[in-house]
Amino acid sequence: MKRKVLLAVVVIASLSLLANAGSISGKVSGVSGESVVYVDAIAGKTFPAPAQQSVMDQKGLMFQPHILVVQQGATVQFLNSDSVAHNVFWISIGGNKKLGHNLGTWPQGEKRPFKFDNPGAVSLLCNVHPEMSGYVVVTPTPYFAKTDKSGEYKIENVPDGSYSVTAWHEGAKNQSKPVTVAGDSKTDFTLSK
Ligand SMILES: [Cu+2]
Repeated sequence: MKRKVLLAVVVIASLSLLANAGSISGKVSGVSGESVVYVDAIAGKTFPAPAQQSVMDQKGLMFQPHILVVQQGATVQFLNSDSVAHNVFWISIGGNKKLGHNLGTWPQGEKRPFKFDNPGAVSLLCNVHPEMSGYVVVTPTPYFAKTDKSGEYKIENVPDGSYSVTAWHEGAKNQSKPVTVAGDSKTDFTLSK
């Protein structure tokens, strides 16, 4: 009997903790393959740069993963796992050509870091292999998710509140929608080129 009471107390305490954070989930359609959905910048809120570094690999003559999502301020390690030299450059970040950059060209086993302080999509290219293409999507908040291949996504642990949420897909126009999170909320997007 005591155990049941204790269990009930634990369950109620857990529910009250969860009451202030929810999730945003839904589907991105109109495009095929992976998209990225993220909460836009929140007025008056800043987020510390994530301590964890992500890796964008160049392997099998491809950027892997094809799409890497990181929070603004994150450092990405660009690794070359191939036996040939690769280059990494981009002509803009979030469409801003002043943020174009060439990281250089380096051989197998080496990596170079870059800290992404500006939000936006970064189209990665390699000037040794013009067919190579990848993306880093830099989000202004830690609330982001990549969809699965069918377009389904879920952003976890979003504090209750009202936000603008944006869906991004390679080659498509971004779509933004207002979303109010109070527990679990749903938002779908339909993108077009
Ligand atoms: Cu290359």
